[in-house]
Amino acid sequence: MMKGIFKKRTLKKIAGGIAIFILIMALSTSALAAEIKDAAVTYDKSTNTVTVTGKISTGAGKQVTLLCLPIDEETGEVEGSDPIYIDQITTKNADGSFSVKFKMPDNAAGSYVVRISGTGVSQRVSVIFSVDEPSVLYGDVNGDGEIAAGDAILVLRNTVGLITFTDAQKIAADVNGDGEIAAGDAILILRYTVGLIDKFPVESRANYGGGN
Ligand SMILES: [Ca+2]
Ligand SMILES: [Ca+2]
Repeated sequence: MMKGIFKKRTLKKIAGGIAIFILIMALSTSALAAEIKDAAVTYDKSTNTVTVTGKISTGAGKQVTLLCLPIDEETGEVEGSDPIYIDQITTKNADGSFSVKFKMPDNAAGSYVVRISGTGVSQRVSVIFSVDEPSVLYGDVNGDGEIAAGDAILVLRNTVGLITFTDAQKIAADVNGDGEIAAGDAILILRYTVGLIDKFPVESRANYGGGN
């Protein structure tokens, strides 16, 4: 077939050699170039889980790398360099499809980017997704929907190292909003339970921020 074409075009032997060489180059380049296609990210609020799906055009047995990073809401730039999730998987399906699940931190809120790359991929794909602010009832450290003395006791137990808090509990416990969980937070919770205050400083702080 090939021979026939060359004959028809009456290419000289040497010219034919160059043409074949170029053809081989083109074939090997296209074999190497891989693309990430149909990339999608879904976030499940109830399980706080992210699922990343997509395809690598080169099929099965290829490495796909995933990196999830927070984005600064104001600048739109990637915030810091600590990834929330980083992984490398090998595609198993002939169509190169993959699906990766990972859990977000308990206090996840805002915008995030998932960067996807892989073997021979020259152009990585970025997918941005957002997570709503977790609904926190400040002072309700045990998460039963009530602010009670028991919550203050949990704070005290935490401050002396008897118990550790989840990320969500840390947010609920820091009622003065100073970034620390201390006896002062427990006292505020107690003051709230006896009606001495009807709001925590952390809530007022949020209001000031909004009103500027
Ligand atoms: Ca409670
Ligand atoms: Ca505090």
